[in-house]
Amino acid sequence: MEPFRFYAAEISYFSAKVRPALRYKNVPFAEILPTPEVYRSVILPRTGLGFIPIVVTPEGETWQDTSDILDALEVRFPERRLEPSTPVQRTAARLLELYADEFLVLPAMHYRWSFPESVAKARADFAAVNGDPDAAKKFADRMSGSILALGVSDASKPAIEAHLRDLLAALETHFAAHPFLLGDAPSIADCALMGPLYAHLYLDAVPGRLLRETAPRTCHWIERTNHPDPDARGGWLEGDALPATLAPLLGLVGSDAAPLLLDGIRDLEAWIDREGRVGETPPRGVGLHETVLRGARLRRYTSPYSLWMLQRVLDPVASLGPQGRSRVETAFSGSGCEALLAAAPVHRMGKRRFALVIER
Ligand SMILES: N[C@@H](CCC(=O)N[C@@H](CS)C(=O)NCC(=O)O)C(=O)O
Repeated sequence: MEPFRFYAAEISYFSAKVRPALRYKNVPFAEILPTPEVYRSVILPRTGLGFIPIVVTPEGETWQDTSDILDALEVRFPERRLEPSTPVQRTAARLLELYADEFLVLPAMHYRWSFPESVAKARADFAAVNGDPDAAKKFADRMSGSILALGVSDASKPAIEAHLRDLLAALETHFAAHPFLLGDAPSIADCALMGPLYAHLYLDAVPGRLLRETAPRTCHWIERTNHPDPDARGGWLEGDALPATLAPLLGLVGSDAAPLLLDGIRDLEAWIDREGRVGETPPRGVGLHETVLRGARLRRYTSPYSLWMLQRVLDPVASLGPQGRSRVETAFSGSGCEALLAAAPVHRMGKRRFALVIER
């Protein structure tokens, strides 16, 4: 069989989310470096976007956006499932995917671009992957310049660092009891957390030391998730249960990520009310909004994509019957995630090919 083509890089956040899924599901694939020539001849013409990773199937179909890629993999390779189909575990997995994709970019980008030692390594890594030092430098300049718009500033750095310390402590406790987030097998939650935790925090110079010195069990989870055992037969906890040790992690999602993400959604909804047109593709950022993390004020760009990610959490919950919904409510009550689950956006994002479009 022709291999699937995975256009990706080791130090790329979103590539690190998909790679463990390809390996776990035993997908025959070749990983191809995103050189300028590959952007020009494959990525841009196929997607119209400058994002990695993308997957090209043996039939020549293009998959883009890691959430859509994981969905497509689940359909094409249903054997070793990564997406729970039961209400509570599915909601936990989707909440953690939202948290990993949309919130953990704060510590991931801060630890890569705020410390000279990390910056030097990341710039060298970019050049090694890209092959064209000038193009790599331009890309690194753009990435390092983007952290202010994400909300990484002198005022917010202590809060971002405190969040990461608490996250690592929660993960250390959890991984002492269970090998993966939902039990004995990985899920999309493990894949999503690999983005920030492996591609940035484990590989970058300064946080790499922090992880190795303070979070050995998390380091082993990273290695284990990246190198799935083909003989492992374990599953998630029985009866749609969540491990008790997941509670502190969900608590961090609820206390720190939920308010920040919801402030962004509120600002986006106000922008769509004012300026959005159904059927149109919004800009990647539609202005700036204020939010708060552990008492620190952050100014961040408002991202239409965040609404599309939030819908991935809310849609499956909305399709549940009353029993399923009440199980979800019970499971997340007291976690602080209730506010995310109760969100009822007026507007809606869809996609046309790979571009976001305002659907409502
Ligand atoms: N939502 C997209 C995000 C992909 C993404 O942001 N990829 C990064 C690399 S990890 C990228 O290509 N960034 C280029 C840019 O921001 O212009 C996904 O899940 O695939």
